[in-house]
Order: sequence, then structure tokens, then C-alpha cells
Amino acid sequence: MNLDKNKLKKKITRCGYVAVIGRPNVGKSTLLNSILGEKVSIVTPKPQTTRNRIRAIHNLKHSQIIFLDTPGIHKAQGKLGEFMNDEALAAIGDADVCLFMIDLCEKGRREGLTSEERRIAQTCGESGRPVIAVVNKVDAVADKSKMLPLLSELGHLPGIVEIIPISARSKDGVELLLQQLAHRLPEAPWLFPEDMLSDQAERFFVAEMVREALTELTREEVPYQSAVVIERFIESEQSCLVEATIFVEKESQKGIVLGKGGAMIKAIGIKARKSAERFLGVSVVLKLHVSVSEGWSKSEGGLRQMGYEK
Ligand SMILES: Nc1nc2c(ncn2[C@@H]2O[C@H](COP(=O)(O)OP(=O)(O)OP(=O)(O)O)[C@@H](O)[C@H]2O)c(=O)[nH]1
Ligand SMILES: [Mg+2]
Repeated sequence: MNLDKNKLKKKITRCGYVAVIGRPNVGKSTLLNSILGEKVSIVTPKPQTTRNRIRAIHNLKHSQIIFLDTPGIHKAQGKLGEFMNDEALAAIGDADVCLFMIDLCEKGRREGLTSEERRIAQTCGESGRPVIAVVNKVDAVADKSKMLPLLSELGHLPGIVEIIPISARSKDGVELLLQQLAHRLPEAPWLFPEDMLSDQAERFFVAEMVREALTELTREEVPYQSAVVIERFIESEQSCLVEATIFVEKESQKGIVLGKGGAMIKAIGIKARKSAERFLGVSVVLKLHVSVSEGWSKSEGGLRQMGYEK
């Protein structure tokens, strides 16, 4: 019998979860979008954009990396803030590898890590997972010597197995990061089919796109006290009809979201529809309503109403 040994040799595949952890606004969601080449996680210049764990799947030749994007860990105010921090911490528990992200542009960077960052690094380290420290936004800093105290401090922290400077925006260092992540995943068969981007439903992403547009176009407390609930989602081959309600906490906020003569809600709708069309690849009809749910972000019941459930 003529056996081809190479053909019989089983291909080793790797598969596992990577929790992307850090303070708000450091660029966690930007990194995932940049790796996947698709907008799977909304991004705004404002902190606390991401509110729950978002699963995004990226395949290399032999490895499947399931990323968990998480809310930035912050000093929580109210039930929503607590929920967000819990989501981030739970992701560490679910992960095989922890990606701890820091923003190089953070104020006082010459002194190294901030106390909040140190606490997050400690939590990641104590989880027992290998921690890859990622210093993001290197594109925005001309004087790279700013990084030195930070790199030296990171190098002495327990659990950190690698430090990689990157730019999520320009993709500098991202390839190296992917190789390092893949190499630390357990040997296992792939959990998801090759062409799958996420196991979350399309309607979730569309709700997020409405929230992204709203966060970008409104100010002060409005983005933080708004939530989007999809009421209807009807898909056909060429189009998608979506009806959604934006919930705010007060009548005055409803007025802001509607805008003068409905101008604001119209602008939010146009922006969100364009994002949804890019994502779904079909034309989208988006109908938006605004409703008040008094103090929803401060109660368990309010969070459940908006779909923020563990
Ligand atoms: N210059 C520069 N800006 C970046 C980079 N990555 C992200 N940003 C910007 O940083 C801001 C925050 O990005 P996000 O991806 O929303 O940050 P996040 O960590 O997911 O934030 P939260 O969801 O609030 O925790 C946005 O304005 C991004 O465009 C980068 O590599 N370089
Ligand atoms: Mg985010």
C-alpha cells in the first residue's frame, strides 16, 4: 500500500477566546473592526460607547480567534455602569487570552500607567490567563520616547507575556499581534464556520448603529441615558425593514433627540441607515420612534427592558 504520510498527518487547528479589555476610549472596538475589515462594533470619540460583550470571529490559516469586545472599565454610576463593568470582567473569565489595551495618548503618559490601568492590569494578571499588553494609537504620538516608562512598567507586571505597540487605525503592529494571539490559543477544532463574522443577530448590530449615530450627534448625558430597542426587523432578499425605538430617561431628552421640527431624529436615521446598509448589503428602510422610560439606566427592570441582560 502506498501511504502518503503527509496526507495522513492531522492538521493542528487552534481556536479560542480573546477578551479585549481596557479603559473606555482606548480603541478596543476600532481594533476589532480593523482586524475583521467590517464594522462589528460601534466606535465614537466619546467614552463608554460599547455596552456589552460583542463576539467577533477572525480566522487565520489554522487558527480561529473569537474576540470579545468589552465595555471600557470605569467608575460605574448606576446600574448600567455596573452592568458594563460586569460584562468586561465576565469576558476575562470566558477567555483563553487577555488582551489588555492602553492608549498611548492618555494624559500623564510619561509617568507610566495610571492607577486605574494598574488595577485593570492586575485583574487581568490575576485571572491566570496570559496577558498581551497592547499600546494603541502609536500613530498619534510623534515622540515615541514617551512610551519608554510605560513599556518598562508593563514589562514588570505579573501575567504579561508580550507587549505590542500598535495603531488600530493604521493597522501598524496588528499582524504581529494576531500571530501572537493565535499562537497562545489552545489546540482545538474551530467552533464557528469559516465565513461567520459573529454569532450575534443582525438586528443587534442595527440597534448598535442607531445608538452610534445618536451618540455622535447628541451631547452631554443624552448618549449615556439612551438605549435602542428593535421593534420590527423584516428581511427580504433585496431590502430590510427596521423599526426601532430610542428610549431616553426624561421628556427633555426626548425633545433633544427629536430636534427642531424632527431634524435630529432625521439626521440620526440617515446616518444609521447608511451604516446598516453597508453592514447588511441590502437597502434598508429605518423607522425610528422616541419614547421616555423614566430612569431606565438606574434599575434592573429598566436594563432588562433595553435587553441588557447577563
Ligand atoms: N489616532 C488614533 N485614534 C484611534 C485609534 N484607535 C481608536 N482611535 C480613536 O479612539 C476613539 C475611541 O475608539 P473606540 O474604538 O470607540 O474605543 P473603545 O476602547 O472601544 O471605547 P469604549 O467602547 O468606550 O470602551 C475613536 O475616536 C477612535 O477613532 C488609533 O489607533 N489611533
Ligand atoms: Mg468600544
